[in-house]
Amino acid sequence: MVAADNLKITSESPTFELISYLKERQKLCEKALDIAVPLGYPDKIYESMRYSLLAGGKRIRPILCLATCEMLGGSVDMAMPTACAMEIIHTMSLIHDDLPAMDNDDYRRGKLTNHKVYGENIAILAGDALLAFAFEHIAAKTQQVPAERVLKVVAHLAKACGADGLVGGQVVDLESEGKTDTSLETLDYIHTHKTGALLEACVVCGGVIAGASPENLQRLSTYAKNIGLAFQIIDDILDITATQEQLGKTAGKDLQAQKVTYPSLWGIEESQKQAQKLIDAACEELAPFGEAAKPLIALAHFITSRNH
Ligand code: GRG
Repeated sequence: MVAADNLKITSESPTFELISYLKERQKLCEKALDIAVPLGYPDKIYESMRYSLLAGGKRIRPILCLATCEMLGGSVDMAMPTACAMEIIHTMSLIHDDLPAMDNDDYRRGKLTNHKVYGENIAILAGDALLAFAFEHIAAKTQQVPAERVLKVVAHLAKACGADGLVGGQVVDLESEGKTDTSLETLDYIHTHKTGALLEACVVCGGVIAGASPENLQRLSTYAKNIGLAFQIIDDILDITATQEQLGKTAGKDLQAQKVTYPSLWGIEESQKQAQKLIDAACEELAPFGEAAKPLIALAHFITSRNH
């Protein structure tokens, strides 16, 4: 598992123990995911789904969802099915992203990619099954949350997945491969959709479950959009500066695919500054929540200081 002890990070908020918090939350999420998707028949599809789902990863998306729900007075139990669904959808997007028809990658989370182990046909179906299951899990397992909030979560998450979210971002990303004249506007579109939309859904849905007001949901959305873009800028930098061992996937892919990235437009140092600016702006949105916002503020800083 890519775990919290591999961080070169100290949180900006000295009284908040981010590393132990992450470890504890990763453990909770691992357990909930393991229970949510047990083995079953046909064996091969369940094995393939679990292979990628339980392959480690930082679990940043479910952790953000749980932290937001708690910040607004909700509980971990109320948000856990939605938090799991976020990680399940993230995992299915990684499986499909790695396929030969997309990014064509052999390694993910330090292991062979799903299609390398199970074949392309099963990898596609595992992604499909995980996507469907994520929504089933929210609808069937959420407890102690009014039904209208659950409906809002389902609608928000479905939009984040589709043509106006991850799918749209992926399409524009594929179209821009090999083009050296991709504009900053197009790059922002790709990343606010491909990476940002799911991170935004994690935070906003955590708030919806807790019954956040429209004004607070707007603040959460702005926080999440800023950290989403910062997350991608750092991802682009790591693609250049980190090793395959640190990343758990092939390094240098963007250069190889001749993709325009933030560091290719701005350079590494300026990209780091821009990411930091976005994180600062994100944290400002949380000022009205006071002490309760400490986990989300520490998680935002974690995004810029991570090395994998
Ligand atoms: C959701 C219906 C549906 C389709 C998916 C393939 C596709 C359409 C979209 C691609 C989305 C994608 C792979 C975006 C990249 C996001 C990203 C920065 C991944 C790395 O996230 P980390 O660093 O990884 O959180 P870990 O392994 O730690 O979870």
